[in-house]
Amino acid sequence: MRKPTTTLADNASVQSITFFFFCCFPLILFALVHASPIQIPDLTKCQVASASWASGPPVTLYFNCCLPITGPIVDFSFEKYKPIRKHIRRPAHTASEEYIAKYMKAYELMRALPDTDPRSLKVQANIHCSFCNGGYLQAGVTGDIPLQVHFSWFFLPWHRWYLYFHERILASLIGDPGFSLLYWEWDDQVYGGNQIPEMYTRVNTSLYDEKRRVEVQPPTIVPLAASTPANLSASIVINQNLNNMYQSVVTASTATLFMGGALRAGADLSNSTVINNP
Ligand SMILES: [Cu+2]
Repeated sequence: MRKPTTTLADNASVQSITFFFFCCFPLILFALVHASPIQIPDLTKCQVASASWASGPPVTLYFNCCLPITGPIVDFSFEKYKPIRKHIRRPAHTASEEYIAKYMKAYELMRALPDTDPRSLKVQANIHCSFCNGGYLQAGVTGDIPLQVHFSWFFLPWHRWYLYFHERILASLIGDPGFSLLYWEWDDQVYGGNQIPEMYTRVNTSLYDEKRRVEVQPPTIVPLAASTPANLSASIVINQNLNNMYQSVVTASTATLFMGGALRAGADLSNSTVINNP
């Protein structure tokens, strides 16, 4: 067998890589870690958003979910948007019929608003679409880098803000300042929280959507991880769900592991268990 020979060019490559590793790489890492804070996007510039799905045949869908700009953009302040009152948010599967009727009425009124109304369900959905699927680009950076509100610490505060106003709109539509959103208590794997809440399965109501996946309709136990194979027995799905929650909450031992890393100007995605693995 012929003995490999080392050439002058090989030596130069090794030296270059060594130089890069010890000199440039730490500088690049430093620059990434200490890059400028993320900027707010220019809301007057919106592009077609897109979404891809890894499971099934590769497909990319394009959405025009640009938001209507109906007036001057007002910065959020706790002074201007004081909490109306203390809210008690309950698991959806424990809601009373009386509360479900109120909930349906609130969404009925929201759905009845014209699509041009910033409070409409259409615009509420488009807010999520445009900030999740690349409708807006990061301001003040080189290149077309979308502002992505998932996969970083931005995930939790952004969605908190989103639901805060969603709840206020519903409350104002039915004239009930105490109206509170219900939540899906999927971490309850024992007393009925592990199914899609029944109130969302009632056909011809404002909470029903025929596009929801039929294979996870009640009484099927909803697998929390997308990687869970179909057709497993209920007890195995429950076991896997409990395992997934343990991995996400208990083994994510730092705030960064749980919530994701900082989102800096020019950066795209980082990772966290709260987003990838409920
Ligand atoms: Cu989201």
